[in-house]
Amino acid sequence: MTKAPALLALTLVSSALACSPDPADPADPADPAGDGEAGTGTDTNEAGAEPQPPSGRLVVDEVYFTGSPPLGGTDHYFSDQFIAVRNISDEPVAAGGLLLGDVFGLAGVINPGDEPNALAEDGEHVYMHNLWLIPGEPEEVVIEPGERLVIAQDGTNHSPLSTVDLSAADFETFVAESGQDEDYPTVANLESLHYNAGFDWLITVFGPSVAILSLDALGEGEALAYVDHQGWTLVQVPVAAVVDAVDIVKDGESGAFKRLPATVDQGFTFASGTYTGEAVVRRREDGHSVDTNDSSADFELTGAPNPWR
Ligand SMILES: [Ca+2]
Ligand SMILES: [Ca+2]
Repeated sequence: MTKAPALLALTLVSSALACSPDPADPADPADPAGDGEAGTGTDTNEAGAEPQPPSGRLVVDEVYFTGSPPLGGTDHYFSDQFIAVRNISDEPVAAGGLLLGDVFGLAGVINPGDEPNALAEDGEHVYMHNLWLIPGEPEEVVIEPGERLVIAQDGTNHSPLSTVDLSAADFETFVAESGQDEDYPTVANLESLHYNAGFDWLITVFGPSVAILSLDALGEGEALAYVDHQGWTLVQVPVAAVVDAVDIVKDGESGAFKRLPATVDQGFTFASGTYTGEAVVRRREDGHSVDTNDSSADFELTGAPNPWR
């Protein structure tokens, strides 16, 4: 069932922007320099080069989702999850207003009887389970050539529970309404546009599929829409809006559980298990990021997740 498709995008973005922090406010704790720069990996446009649109320039570069191996007296620790987006072009890219989220569906057979994701057969749309907005006008968040934008589940140093330090992340996902998520003051918050998760944005440790979206890339008559599916409300997104995406499933036998249509990602990637401290990271050849829209070829597994590589 589709509800108010034409109005959704505008409503979501305008309401989210209304509560955004001032991007150039010295009193904003996320921007102590008052220069509109949210953190490392982003910069204001002082060099004079015109920031470019994201399509064809930004890619998902690393997804650390598996959670940490037992460390520091705890196990099943996943608050150290992060997603890194890289500008693989030689021009600065305007990233304010971009959307990012996880695609609906199971990573594989988690419980007996789990079935593959039927929505992946729709080659014209992707179906987002949760959706976040990078706040600000496009030029207020600029990713310089070769640089990354790091998005943390929690923007803090996760030592001693994990080796991952996200205290210098560009953004974090803060779930105010849960009452159980911490708002780390030095890391700016993404704006929540559509939320189906729990006390924090846990992307499944079995393997999440992640997409970056730009509404500016939508064609004439194309818009986001809400759809109801298996008891969930999802955001249906035309594939034209997909800047980049990666399909991550449970294991090498779970290809039938792809969440993304082949029009977006022809393959899939995976880790060796949950709570392994593993991430998937985009391959580089001769110093260049590999992007063939086939995650089977474009990603490799690492046991050393690193927000700052
Ligand atoms: Ca959080
Ligand atoms: Ca924060």
